[in-house]
Amino acid sequence: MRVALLGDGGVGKTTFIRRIMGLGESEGATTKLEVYRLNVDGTDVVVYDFPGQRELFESISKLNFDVDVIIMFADASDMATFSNLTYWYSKMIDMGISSKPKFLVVNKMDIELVDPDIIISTLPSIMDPIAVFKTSLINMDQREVAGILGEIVRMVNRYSNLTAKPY
Ligand SMILES: Nc1nc2c(ncn2[C@@H]2O[C@H](COP(=O)(O)OP(=O)(O)O)[C@@H](O)[C@H]2O)c(=O)[nH]1
Ligand SMILES: [Mg+2]
Repeated sequence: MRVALLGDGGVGKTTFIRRIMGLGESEGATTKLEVYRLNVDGTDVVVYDFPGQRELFESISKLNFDVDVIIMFADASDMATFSNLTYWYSKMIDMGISSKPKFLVVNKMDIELVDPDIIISTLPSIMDPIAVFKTSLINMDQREVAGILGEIVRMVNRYSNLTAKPY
């Protein structure tokens, strides 16, 4: 299962995957596509950690690769990271992956300034995530963060078992 992490720079994408992998804090912004491989309850998972900076993302998104599930990220302390999800959705369309199952992680709940539920309700319904996870990744341990990815993998496995294959 190939998983893409998408969202603005600084929302916590790299923290999410590095915490799961038991790696230390990331050193600064992600400047290139970083790929992590792990096994989640028997499912081989490849996680693509994309740069959040648009110029860097644009060149990488022209590469031809497919993903099975998208985890969108927003920062509860920064309203713009929610409205920019429509930019990330437009990139999913460009990459041909906009119809894949989508999840939303609303991170930095420890410094929450905005009520995430109200903002989420204003997003275009076409972007509706299957589930929303409210997190404070810096205050969560490896097991807790891995539990979120585990839930996502289980939900997607169940979903793909229910969906007819296109041939
Ligand atoms: N306050 C707070 N800071 C966080 C949280 N999660 C990550 N950060 C910090 O936000 C910064 C950006 O995180 P990073 O994972 O690099 O974001 P990315 O650009 O989306 O990959 C880092 O300094 C993290 O330590 C959180 O839950 N709360
Ligand atoms: Mg990063």
